[in-house]
Amino acid sequence: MTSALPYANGPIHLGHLAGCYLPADIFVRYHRLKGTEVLYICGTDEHGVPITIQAEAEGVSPQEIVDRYYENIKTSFAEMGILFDNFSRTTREIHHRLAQDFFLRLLEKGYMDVREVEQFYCPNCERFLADRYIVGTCPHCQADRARGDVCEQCGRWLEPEVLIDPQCKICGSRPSPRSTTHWFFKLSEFQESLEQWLAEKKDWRPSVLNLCRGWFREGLEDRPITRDQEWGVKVPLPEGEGKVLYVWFDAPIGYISSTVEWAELQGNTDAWRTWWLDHDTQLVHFLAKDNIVFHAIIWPAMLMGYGQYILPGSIPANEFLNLEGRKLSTSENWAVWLPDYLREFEPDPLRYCLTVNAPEGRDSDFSWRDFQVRNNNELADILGNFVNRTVAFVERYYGGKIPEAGALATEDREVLAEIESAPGRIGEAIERFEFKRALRELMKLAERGNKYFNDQEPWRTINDDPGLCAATIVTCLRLVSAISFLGEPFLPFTTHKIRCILGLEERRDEVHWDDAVWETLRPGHRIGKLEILFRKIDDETIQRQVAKLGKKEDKEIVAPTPEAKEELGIEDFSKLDLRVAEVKTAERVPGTDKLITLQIEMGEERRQIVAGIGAEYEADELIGKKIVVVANLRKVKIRGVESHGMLLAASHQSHISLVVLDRDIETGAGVS
Ligand code: B3M
Ligand code: ZN
Repeated sequence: MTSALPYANGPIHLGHLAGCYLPADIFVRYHRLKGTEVLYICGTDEHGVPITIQAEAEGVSPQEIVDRYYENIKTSFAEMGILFDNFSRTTREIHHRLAQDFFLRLLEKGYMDVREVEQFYCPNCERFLADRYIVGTCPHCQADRARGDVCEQCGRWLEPEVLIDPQCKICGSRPSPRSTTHWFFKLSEFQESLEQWLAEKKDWRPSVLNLCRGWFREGLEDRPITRDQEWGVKVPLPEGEGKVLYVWFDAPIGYISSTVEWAELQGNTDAWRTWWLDHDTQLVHFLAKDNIVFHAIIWPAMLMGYGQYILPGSIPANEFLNLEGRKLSTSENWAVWLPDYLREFEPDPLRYCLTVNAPEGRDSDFSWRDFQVRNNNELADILGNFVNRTVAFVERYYGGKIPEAGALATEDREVLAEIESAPGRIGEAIERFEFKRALRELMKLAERGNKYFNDQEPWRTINDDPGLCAATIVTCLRLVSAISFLGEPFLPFTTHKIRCILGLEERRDEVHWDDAVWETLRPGHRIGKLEILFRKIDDETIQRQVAKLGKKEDKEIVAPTPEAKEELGIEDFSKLDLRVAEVKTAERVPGTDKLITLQIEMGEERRQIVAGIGAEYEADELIGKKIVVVANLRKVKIRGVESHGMLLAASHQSHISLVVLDRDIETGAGVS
């Protein structure tokens, strides 16, 4: 089992946890109890633009960033009870070696070639800009500072070329295309094999299969898998000087390298082989929907191309978790960070709440109020209460010793039958990756317990019918014991406590999931002291959490005033055809607040341009203005509207001022 390797560029938040760590951990813990041989592999993804951008934003080296967040992330997972067998890092040598081996092998087998491409280059920073290093106005929703790969506001995938007013994220300069060479992975050659392979995956989540079908329909395209950058796994060829592997090429190989590292730490360097070469192994990748294409298409193609390793057996991808009804946004600090959570709360209530609200099948929501209600009304009042009243009863009426049960009544037998079928019911749901449903089945046991306790009234029968009372209490204890094993995948800290109270913890490793319900206590066994399992959470605490949302610590990257750019000769400048134009009509592009379509007159010529100045200018005030236009820009479509040329304007932060002429002059006049 694997969970997507988190980027080591910030702490883990609730969205990560709900997306692919918690479900994997539940699955893994269940299988361990089931006696399945499992290995749970993860590590931090320490390459790529997310890391270098964070480093530049903080003015420190990428190494410093990944060192800091590797520790931070590892600690959060440990405190949340996410039990990896190995948690590695992609900056380790073992990983670099393996990633380079992958590259060379695919090259050798003819699945890669070198091609020349055009890419945005920042003349000021003197480097090629990866998609995320380019920001601009989103052509779809006009959001400011949309990234070159995706607009966080409207969620659309972008290409840097479509951004309006592209800027270098670091220095604010305008990047321009320049040619460079890259190695391409011939993904197109794998389409048929991938389609055949996926056709057999009938039980996979529809969201995963549909997404893949969409890609196949469009036709798979070869993809550049190198980048002009310093930070990353170096291209292991002399002609690859100054280039590294694209992070999405090296990251999934991290699953293998982390396994190899695990084997070495075991002192058995070959131990990784069974996990990756043996065709009986089921490889399960847990991840969230934004990672599907990489795991269900590109990665399997890489594995097929390499030709030795097993392919993914299952990819239970989750949808997204929203927060208080809004999309999570790390840049807006609309997120709950695990280190913050763990400073104030226990891990299990969060594990519970995120599982009950798991984004399986559709996006779901986390709200602090819901967290409070679930903790207080479900965990404390149902589960905690049931364990509590059972243990308290034994303490009070039996001196803390398990009584001898008399003959069982019909009600007792009914409850026992429910306990007996519980491992099957819960297990079946877990095996289908339906963790929400599995947890509901578990909670039904506690609900059933409370009802049974109320109906049987042991506080009355202790005097009227001691035999019946003992049967009731022994049945309740059996239920508590079953919960303490079957609840472990969901609530490992709580179930550990319960087993300690019951005196069952020493036997924990011997108990098999299917027999867990028979694990019980002999009459006369002395149970331990009661312990509070769940503390109620008050309104004030919850309000404090809500108030933290969206408050920025102000470490946002603000584009500074552009620095001086590279020196030009007059021959470069004279390539620009700048002309005076007069605005004849102006109209807002419907559905946008920044875009205005202008009909302009330039000498004899009339043409249309679209300008992103609508936040500062009204359409009407533009009519009759004489402006300066770059006339020899290629035609583009912005929001489906044709734009032929660009007007000149000065900008500072969000303030815009048009370049206008201080004396009247004919339209069409050249500007130089
Ligand atoms: N680091 C992307 C992400 O965190 C990425 C996953 C790699 S899995 C091989 O969304
Ligand atoms: Zn720059």
